[in-house]
Amino acid sequence: MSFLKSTDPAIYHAVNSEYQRQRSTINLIASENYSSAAVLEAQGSPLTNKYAEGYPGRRYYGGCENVDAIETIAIERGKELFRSEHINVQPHSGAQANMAAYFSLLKYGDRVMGMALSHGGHLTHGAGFNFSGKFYEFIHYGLNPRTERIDYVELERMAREFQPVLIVTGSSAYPRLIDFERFRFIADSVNAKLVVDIAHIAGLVAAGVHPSPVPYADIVTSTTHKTLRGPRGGFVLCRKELARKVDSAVFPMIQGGPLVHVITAKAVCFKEALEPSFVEYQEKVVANAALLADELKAHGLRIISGGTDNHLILVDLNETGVTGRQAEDALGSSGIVINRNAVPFDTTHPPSIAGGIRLGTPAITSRGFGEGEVKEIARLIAAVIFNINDDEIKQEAREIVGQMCPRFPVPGID
Ligand code: DSN
Repeated sequence: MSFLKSTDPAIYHAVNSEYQRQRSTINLIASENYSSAAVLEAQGSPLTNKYAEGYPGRRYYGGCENVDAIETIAIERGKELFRSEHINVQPHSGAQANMAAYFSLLKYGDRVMGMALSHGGHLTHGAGFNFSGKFYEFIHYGLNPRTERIDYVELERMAREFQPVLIVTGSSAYPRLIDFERFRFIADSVNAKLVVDIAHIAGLVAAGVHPSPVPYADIVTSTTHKTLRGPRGGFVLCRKELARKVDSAVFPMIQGGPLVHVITAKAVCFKEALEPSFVEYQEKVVANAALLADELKAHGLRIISGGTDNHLILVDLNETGVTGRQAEDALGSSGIVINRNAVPFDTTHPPSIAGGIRLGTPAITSRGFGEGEVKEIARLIAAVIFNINDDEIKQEAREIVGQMCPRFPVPGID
């Protein structure tokens, strides 16, 4: 940051404040993480200067020899990490990876089944205000109201009734394992294709801590910056037969020049994820999430589906009289950063207010938080929520957070 300080003090100041914010707060946003110094260095490298439309060995610009080497390494590492026959590492984001998957498999107006946003799905799984909901006829499946887990029986019944061309699964707020084999079985029973979006659980899948969809799905899409702990970006996995379709959907159908500095950082991220220590990290992410769910329950909060199998927890605040928005603000004032989230079957709160909060352990686990810290965090969360208007409790929590944070350096920053 020595250059910014002299050339652009306004931006230097804001970036420096963000370093301080990341150091001094506890980050429980389930989709965030801290990428390593090597990932940040790769992403901040002069590769950002390069145009490289096309693919390795088939570019539309000169001077791509180093980009070709980098993208080829990213591809080989990605295939090894996810045991996939093909990977496209160019999508700028998870949304674009999903768009590429749909463009590879669907015609405009085709019928698709995806998980409802309010049950943990994603905007790109057919929300009416997203391209997916506008281009395709989406029908939404969801959770069983009793178990709050995916209702596979109802899913199968709906698939038979609606005969979709494609079924999409994967989520941004579902705390349980997803049975990809069963999804494949249901898709096959109606001759549908299967797309699995592992944006949230990619790190868990890479580490073998969550079953992989690769053997079952036609196409798997993901981001690289959540549990996978890489740069902000996306990728698509598929079998060889679909490789050409997927590649031409990403470029030239959706995107132009790839972000080669980000692809460089994806290559570094994949290398880190192939290390044995990454498996240990993901095991700790899941253990911390399970403990956090148990502790929150012990403090009287209701957890959707009664717990978690992955990195995230969905807390239903309806019984507390506190909205998701109030909880997000109050915890934010206490130094605990979370996001409000819709809870399944809640018809009383609009998404901007929300009836719950989503918590995740990827970032705190990257910082080295363990059992003691997770128990303390659960205690603070419950104290703030059950005393939502008590500023002294928020202040006490802020002080405890302030004492805890300096003991845990932020990877990539400290
Ligand atoms: N915004 C992401 C999340 O927080 O889960 C999903 O795209």
